[in-house]
Amino acid sequence: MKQLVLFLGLLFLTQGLCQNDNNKKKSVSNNQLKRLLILLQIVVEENENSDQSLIPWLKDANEKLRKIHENEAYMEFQYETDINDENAQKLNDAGVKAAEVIKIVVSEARRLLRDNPDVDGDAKRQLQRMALDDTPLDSNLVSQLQKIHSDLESIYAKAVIKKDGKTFRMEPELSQIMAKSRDLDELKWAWQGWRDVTGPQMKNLYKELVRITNTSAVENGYTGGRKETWLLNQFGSTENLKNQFQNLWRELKPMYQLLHAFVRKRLKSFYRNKYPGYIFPDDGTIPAHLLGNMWAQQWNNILDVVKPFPNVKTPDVDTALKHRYPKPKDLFQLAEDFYTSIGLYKMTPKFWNGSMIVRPDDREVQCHASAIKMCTEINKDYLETIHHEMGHIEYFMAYRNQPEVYRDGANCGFHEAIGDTIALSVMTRKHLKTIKLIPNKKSFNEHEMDMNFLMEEALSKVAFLPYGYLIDKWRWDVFSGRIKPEDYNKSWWNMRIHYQGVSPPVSRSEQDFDPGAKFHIPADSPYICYFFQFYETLCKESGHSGPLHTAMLELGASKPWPDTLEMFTGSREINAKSIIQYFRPLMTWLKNQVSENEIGWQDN
Ligand code: X8Z
Ligand code: ZN
Repeated sequence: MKQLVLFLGLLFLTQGLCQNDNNKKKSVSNNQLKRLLILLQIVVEENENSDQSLIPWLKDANEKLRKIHENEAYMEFQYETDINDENAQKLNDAGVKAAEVIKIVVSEARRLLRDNPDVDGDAKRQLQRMALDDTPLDSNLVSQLQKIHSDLESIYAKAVIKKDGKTFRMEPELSQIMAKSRDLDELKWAWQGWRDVTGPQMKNLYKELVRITNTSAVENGYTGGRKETWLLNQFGSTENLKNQFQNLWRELKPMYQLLHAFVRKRLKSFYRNKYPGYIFPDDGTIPAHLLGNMWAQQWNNILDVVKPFPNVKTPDVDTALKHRYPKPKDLFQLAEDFYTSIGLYKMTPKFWNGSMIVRPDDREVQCHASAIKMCTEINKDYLETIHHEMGHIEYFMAYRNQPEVYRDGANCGFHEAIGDTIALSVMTRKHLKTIKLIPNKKSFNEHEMDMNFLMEEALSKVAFLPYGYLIDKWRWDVFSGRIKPEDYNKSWWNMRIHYQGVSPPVSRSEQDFDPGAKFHIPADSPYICYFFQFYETLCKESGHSGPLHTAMLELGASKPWPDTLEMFTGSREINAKSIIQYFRPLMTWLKNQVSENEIGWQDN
């Protein structure tokens, strides 16, 4: 009965799902109906399959885990928003305390799985998720590992370059230079300087981190070491996953290569013009400091150089933002308005009062954005990041009623993709007009404007793809021992060249540890999660994703992720179709701008 009500309710709500400009309602499509049926099936199965006898134990274990996770998350927030030895120690203590509880829950869960071979359904899934753990068994080792983590984070957070009595931090000074400067010396200085003050200090700590995490994984019974537990943690299986990613990348590569060829051509002529005699690499790679970003991961900041139609003016959203939304908090409110307009949650008073929105000037903090802390500046990049981060919070809120083991994304890619999918709708020209960030008038050159707009999107999304793939590809090889510590930097650059086609502007050696210049390496935070992007929303244009998506978010990690994906997109596999379709008009245009022999680069 409950299911029927839910089903009818959803069907009813869905009727009003996609409203176009004229407020005409579209009927429910077959595709939507199919997805609703999948949801219905999931709900029915859940109730039929539960093994009642284990329920009290699971309830208790979930509650224990919830408490320690909450405490750890709180201590982590305290540390990251006030980096000092005392807070590091508190975080360390919380980690050790948590490990003691986890150890008991994990071994009990493993025993229950062994003793109850017939258990299935939801109870089995919960037990399996609890049993999946690679925390060191020895509390000294837990503490040692925790110390390595906080030391690495602290090196990254505190890193600055000093010059002529001035201090340059990553946010905002260095990221601004990388984005705005077109001065080769200055770009090289910032690029190299940042790597000098991060990686080398981290290299030995990182080696230890790899050693300890691998040892603990094996100790916990995972013969594949840390790599195995990482993949299991993020995707619930290791099966075929690496092949899936590889196939995905293979599908996406032609699009990237086309963009790469065009961007290289424009950059080359731009810098040759500006600096007669400047030698551009002749192997086809692009120097990594010319792409508008410290890591060459997103290239939207060099739109001015690579715009398809340079004479068509791009509306200055940054300036409009500064006028209309002068305070960082205004940007968060703008994002919240959008989320609530599509039926998602308002932020809580705790969010508004407790989170860190700007960089405080009386203490050291970790500025790399997370759901509840950012060093916001008023510009379009941060507006996107705010939507990204708020997407995490919306997901947290949606699955809050799940048992602790399920309070997570269907897989980590879902968590990363939610906010970006929303931002995709927010950043359309149509919506930017609605919120008065660009002038609301029809121009005579809509096609050129569209093409320029699509280029900006491609510079941020398509350019990102190989980067999103290679970071963890490098780490999988590091954890598996295929890459030895003495080859860390060399192998890193092999991959950067191979996948991204970017090369270092100054020569590198094993004294350097360039992976450490990227936040997620010292933070030991998975990266393949960002490789996922959802390009299918129910009503992409207006962003009205509706109750079906809310229902999907509420599931959290309670179902195998292909089930959840099917509900969301209609397909059980991650595929490249929609992103390719989204960028097709631009790719068609690009094909006429570069010839076959201008595509690609020399690999090592
Ligand atoms: O790290 C992030 C978010 C926090 S989850 C700000 N992102 C990746 C990065 O900055 O490298 C979002 C885009 C990719
Ligand atoms: Zn994120």
